[in-house]
Amino acid sequence: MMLTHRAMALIAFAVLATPGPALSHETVAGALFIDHPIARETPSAKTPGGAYMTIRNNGDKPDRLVAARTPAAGRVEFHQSIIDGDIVRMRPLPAIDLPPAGSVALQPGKGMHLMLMDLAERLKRGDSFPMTLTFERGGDVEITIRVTAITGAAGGHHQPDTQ
Ligand SMILES: [Cu+2]
Repeated sequence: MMLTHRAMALIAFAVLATPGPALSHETVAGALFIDHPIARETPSAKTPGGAYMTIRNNGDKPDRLVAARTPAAGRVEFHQSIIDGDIVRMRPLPAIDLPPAGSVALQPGKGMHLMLMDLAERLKRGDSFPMTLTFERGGDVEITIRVTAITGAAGGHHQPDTQ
């Protein structure tokens, strides 16, 4: 496989930018680098789960995350959080765009995230589950999501905290 100098520089950067070993877990698939995929612990199976990660596109062409599936949930939606006064609203997105040589952070409480609907069972801290991400250009990528307790101002997942 031939790599351009630019691609090698980007890969070197991605490795250097990886956070410390304790929490770090990531998947590299072709031009795509999926870093630290986590999901929020849920109080029950009836609460939708939120999943978060950083997706880096090291390629020189745009890509898009067009679908996600997991045995842990009946379906996975892409959501955009919008702050509307004191309320965080969520708007479904058809896909998540990944610019060339760029990254997109799916984060609790702001911006975009994955929403796990119809959970098979409650998401418990310490558990992990597989997910298949389908990219328009990169194809299917298998990742492992860790369930963690995410606290703080990250609320707003269909059951917004009253402030
Ligand atoms: Cu959501």
